[in-house]
Amino acid sequence: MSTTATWTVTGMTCGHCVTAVTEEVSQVPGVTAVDVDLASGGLTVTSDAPVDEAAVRAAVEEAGYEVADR
Ligand SMILES: [Cu+2]
Repeated sequence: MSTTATWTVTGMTCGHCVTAVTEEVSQVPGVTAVDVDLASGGLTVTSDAPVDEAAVRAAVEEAGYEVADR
């Protein structure tokens, strides 16, 4: 059974940013789908098991952006 978790990413300005975040977060272990909404900064991560938030944050930062505190 898959689970989803959402965060808000700051600093994205265009489709390239969306692609960069999607590619990095897709590499987090267990992640099966990533959806990024440029307008809202919404990041929705689907995974087989609850995903490691620290890994998601690290992936977003690796792409060059930040996860907003929630
Ligand atoms: Cu961009």
